Amino acid sequence: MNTGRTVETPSAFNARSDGDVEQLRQDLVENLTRTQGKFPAVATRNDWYMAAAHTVRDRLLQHWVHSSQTYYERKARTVCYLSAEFLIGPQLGMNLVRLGITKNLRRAVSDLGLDLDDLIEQEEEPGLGNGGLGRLAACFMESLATLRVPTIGYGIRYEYGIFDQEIRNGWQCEIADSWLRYGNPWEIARPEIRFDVKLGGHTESQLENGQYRVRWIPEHVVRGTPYDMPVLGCGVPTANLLRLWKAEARESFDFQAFNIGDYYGAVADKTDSETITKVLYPNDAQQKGRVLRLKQQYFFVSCALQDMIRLHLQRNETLLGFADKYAAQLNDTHPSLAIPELMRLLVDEHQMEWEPAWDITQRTFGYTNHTLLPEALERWSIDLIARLLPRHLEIIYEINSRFLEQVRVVFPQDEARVQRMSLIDESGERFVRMAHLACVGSHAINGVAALHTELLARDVLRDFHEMMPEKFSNKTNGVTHRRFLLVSNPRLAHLITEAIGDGWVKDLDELRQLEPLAADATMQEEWRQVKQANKRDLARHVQKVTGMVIDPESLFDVQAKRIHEYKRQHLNVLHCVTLYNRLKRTKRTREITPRTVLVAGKAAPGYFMAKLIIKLINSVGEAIERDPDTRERLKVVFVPDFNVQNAQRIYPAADLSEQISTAGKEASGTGNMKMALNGALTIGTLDGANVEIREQVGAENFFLFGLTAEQVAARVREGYQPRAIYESNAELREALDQIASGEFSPEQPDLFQPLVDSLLGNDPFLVLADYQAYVECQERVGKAYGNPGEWTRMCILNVARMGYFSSDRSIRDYCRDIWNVQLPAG
Ligand code: 26W
Repeated sequence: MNTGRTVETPSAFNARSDGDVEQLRQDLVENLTRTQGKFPAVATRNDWYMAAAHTVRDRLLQHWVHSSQTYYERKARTVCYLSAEFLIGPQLGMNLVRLGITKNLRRAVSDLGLDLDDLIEQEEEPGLGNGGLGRLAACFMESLATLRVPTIGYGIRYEYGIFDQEIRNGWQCEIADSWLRYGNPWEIARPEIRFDVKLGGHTESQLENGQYRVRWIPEHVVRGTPYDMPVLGCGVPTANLLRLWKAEARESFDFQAFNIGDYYGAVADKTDSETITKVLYPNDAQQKGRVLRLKQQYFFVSCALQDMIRLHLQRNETLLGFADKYAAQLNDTHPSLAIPELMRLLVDEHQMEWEPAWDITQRTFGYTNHTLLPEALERWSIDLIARLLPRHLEIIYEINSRFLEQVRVVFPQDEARVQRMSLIDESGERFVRMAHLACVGSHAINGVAALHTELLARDVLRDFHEMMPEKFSNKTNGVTHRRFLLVSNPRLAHLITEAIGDGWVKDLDELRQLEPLAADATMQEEWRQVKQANKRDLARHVQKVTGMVIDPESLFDVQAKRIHEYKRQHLNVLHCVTLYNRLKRTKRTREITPRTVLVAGKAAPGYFMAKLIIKLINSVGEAIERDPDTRERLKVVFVPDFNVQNAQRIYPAADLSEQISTAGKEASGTGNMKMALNGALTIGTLDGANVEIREQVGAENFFLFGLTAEQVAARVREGYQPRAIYESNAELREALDQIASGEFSPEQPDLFQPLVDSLLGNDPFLVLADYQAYVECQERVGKAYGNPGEWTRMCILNVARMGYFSSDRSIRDYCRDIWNVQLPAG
């Protein structure tokens, strides 16, 4: 995206001397030789990218070493963020801003006849996450570094991240994401640090000096090696650590096997072990109870905790002070095996008594829940845990029996509650309820938006809220505006800084100063210019990757997020078909605002309905494009391969942000925040953080529609009849009949029958119930867009009031209420 505009590093960030152009140019050529063994004449774009990355990395390392020394000497209380996913996105652009050397490197690179934006585009982003949860972890790491909170992010270094998405004949195709094929310039391998992780086997208990001690005799032992990525704060001299673990065999080559000619045997252990961190599970809200996934979860939490104990003892602290030195956050239940693992390490490996060990464990951990969907709440079969983690099962049983004793004390004669709260689901095949384990083993439990936390306390974790209300709090999500505004939308960032200074980069609440300018004609005109330029850039990208020509003058209506029925991309398609039919009925043409509907998002490979929805979006888009009556005023385009890099292309160009999930289903959403921050207006339901966005920006600046979470629950309770809505709504019926009859799939008329059957069957996400309200709300949007003055005023007010949704604010809340970490002044 050649904006030709350099991200101006705010004055707060004093550019460093080693950032001068001459020095940078020399280092670039030197690194080309040193890292790529190339000279300019024969260097490829990737060679220059690597040279640039190493030139920047070298400067990062200085700050990193300096701050880890400071933290070490200060014996600082450290936040440990345990997450199976970190969707960190491309690094070069962000690191340049963090160091304040973007402008100088751009000059140095152009002196060498190259374009910095081309090099930035060259980067293969580390797709180490699926969506919201993984990206939130990355935004949090960025804010923690900028707020100078000593932090270690612990995760998995997947060799293959989230698949790359290609669309072939309208269908999603998954391409393996070999992001490491050129190497990763932003990481440092730490082979000198390695931990053994036991798997399988059995336990033996024996008397050791009067005490019963349990020994775990594993079947397998794999080795964990960390790879470190520095996370530099913006405009601050400190850097934090993202430590991602790779699984390897203890012996990478078995000579005995080799000598007897068993060549496969010789490397069997190696391949088996490495398989653990081979690939990210691409499921976004559906548990697939695979043993490899369980191995992945246990592997990284065991490495993380062994590393935390090593660092703690290295600072000659006693383990009794462990919870005073560490605040560990569980990013959903995926790392919740950390609870029995810490107990195992303290009791079995460090001979601590159960009670002090349990007290340390509970005081160390906090648990964040990110979903209410039953199919996404993790539960592992007792058999699987018994087979893979026999010692942990014993510890889980012990935790459970002590906990249920407390339940019986607080709620005597209520065995039904005991059953409901047990860590073990005894019905049918027995399971461990990981959310229950996380709740019992943590001192804090939080949801990620006000409505979500309310529903958690009222439904999914009701019993736990009744027993331990003090543990519960809400922590509304946030996003880092330094990536999703300053770096990805330099035109708007520049315009804002021109108007109110650059204090907003450090403190997003300063955007409020834009309010008085909302109706200012000059500001409005410049504001529209910025949006138009961003839309032209996106139109170029869309044409390049889809061949579709879209009109930047039209309303860019964007829905970008993982494909899932609760997010209701199919409701969006029903509106597109309705618009298509209205355009066909020529008499209404003038009323319909030219609109470009852009949908982007990956579907979990095993999620049939989600993949069918992608096909439907492409088929409807092709039909509209084929039709001269409609193609001038309406485009429906599926933008492939939605990832952080493409999100940074799409958000700055959005006019309308689609946040249309069934109320009560989207825990928070974060794309909603990023698009509003980039000047898009939101059409949405009262779900997740939409509720708080509407409160902040003002109801008059938000296009609301649909049933509330209460009303949804009531409709379902009273027996929801979607077919009745179909029969009573002509436009809806027409659209559904067209889809069912193969109008958009002449090659296979019944292709979309399963989707229509589901909608006319039980319509689990109440698409038909919200259809009419949605269509009418979209009419209001079309009309509003037809009045640029009013529309732009609403956009500016939206941006001005988004300060609350910075991940800096979220992190301040966690530090204050859960991690008990004081933020350094200033
Ligand atoms: C076991 C498979 C699985 C994998 C991932 C289950 C659940 C998940 C995640 C929790 C799903 C996720 O990403 N949830 C999203 O988290 C965001 C950050 O809090 C929220 O903003 C989104 O609303 C929520 O869907």
